[in-house]
Amino acid sequence: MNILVTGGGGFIGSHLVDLLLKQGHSVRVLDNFSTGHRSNIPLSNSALQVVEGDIRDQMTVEQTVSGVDAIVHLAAVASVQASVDDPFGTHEVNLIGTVNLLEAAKKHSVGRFVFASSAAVYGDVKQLPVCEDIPLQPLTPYAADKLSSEFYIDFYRRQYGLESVIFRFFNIFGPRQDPSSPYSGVIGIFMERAIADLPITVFGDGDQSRDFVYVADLAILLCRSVESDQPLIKPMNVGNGKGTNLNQLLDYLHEFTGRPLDVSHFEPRLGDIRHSLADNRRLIEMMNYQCIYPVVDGLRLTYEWCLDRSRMNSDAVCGRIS
Ligand code: NAD
Ligand code: UD2
Repeated sequence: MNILVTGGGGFIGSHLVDLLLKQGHSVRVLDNFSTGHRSNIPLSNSALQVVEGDIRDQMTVEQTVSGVDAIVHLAAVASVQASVDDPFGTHEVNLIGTVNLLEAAKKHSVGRFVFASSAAVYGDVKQLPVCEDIPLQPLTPYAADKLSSEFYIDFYRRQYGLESVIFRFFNIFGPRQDPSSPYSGVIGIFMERAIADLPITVFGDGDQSRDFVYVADLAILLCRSVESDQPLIKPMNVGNGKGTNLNQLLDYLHEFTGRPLDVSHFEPRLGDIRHSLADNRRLIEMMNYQCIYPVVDGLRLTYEWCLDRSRMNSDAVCGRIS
């Protein structure tokens, strides 16, 4: 198949690109590399075509969609905080960008449209695990744009017969996740700091928990959803169905590094959710898939990747000095 991956240079997108190429597909990436990196994708692979462009640009989107069988739409401003700071700017990417892609998909009769939605559409839910059918309560511009995108996708499905798949990702982690911002995923931040022997900040008592999913599981799911010819109409949670709290994460990290960690506790972040956990029964039923990477295995693989990267960085610095 000929598959377009928007945001293919990013954390999740680049893992999907690797897998799609491995499965023998031709892949086109549309990315403006605002947070993604060319170095994340195998540029020399002849089955990969990279279009550096913006999903806000209608003409670029239309030209890029021409000739593809399916679209996996991952490009977004993925930071919730960025959407709070700049609602208009992020809205243009996170909603208008989606509508641009849907219009182009309609025009070019694309077979399937797979979308990266988020657990953020649920808001702060007290009754866990969270099932897809509870009343939705998007609390931020990011969540509102994800939910609006879901509604637009549903409209194009009903009106024009566009086959669509909507996944609501919980907390995804793994290699290539950017740890550089304070709002980056907690696992990337903790690992980078533990390896560099820097202090680690825990907001609150560390008992808060998340449903962490290793990125390789997500790539398999996305790949299968593109290849499937089954109708997958209802949105699906992507979660392990198991919670891990921050103190457990720190215990694992302690075990990996073999040395004590420098951990300080601060006040909980304003609006922080205490526990988040997916009801993943629909995913298992509709995709016939249950995550194969236990969190601890994913953590170990991520730790090894972070360690390699830190060694490469320090070699580069030493090379420059000597
Ligand atoms: P990421 O920032 O690594 O990837 C996003 C990619 O989109 C980047 O390569 C970026 O350069 C590209 N991009 C951004 N704006 C663009 C634009 N205007 N035009 C073209 N390309 C643009 O983030 P990620 O974690 O890989 O997230 C991928 C998707 O998954 C996003 O839609 C995000 O909202 C969603 N998601 C992620 C998580 C998570 O835990 N990482 C959770 C829920 C949902
Ligand atoms: C995730 C998503 C966010 C949004 C939200 C919806 C990521 C990176 N963020 O936020 O985009 O979808 O879910 O509910 O996927 N923490 C620390 N120390 C740190 C960093 C974080 O203690 O240095 C805590 C943080 O306060 C929180 C937990 O770790 O309690 C997880 O934080 P996160 O930013 O990784 O993810 P989350 O679930 O808050």
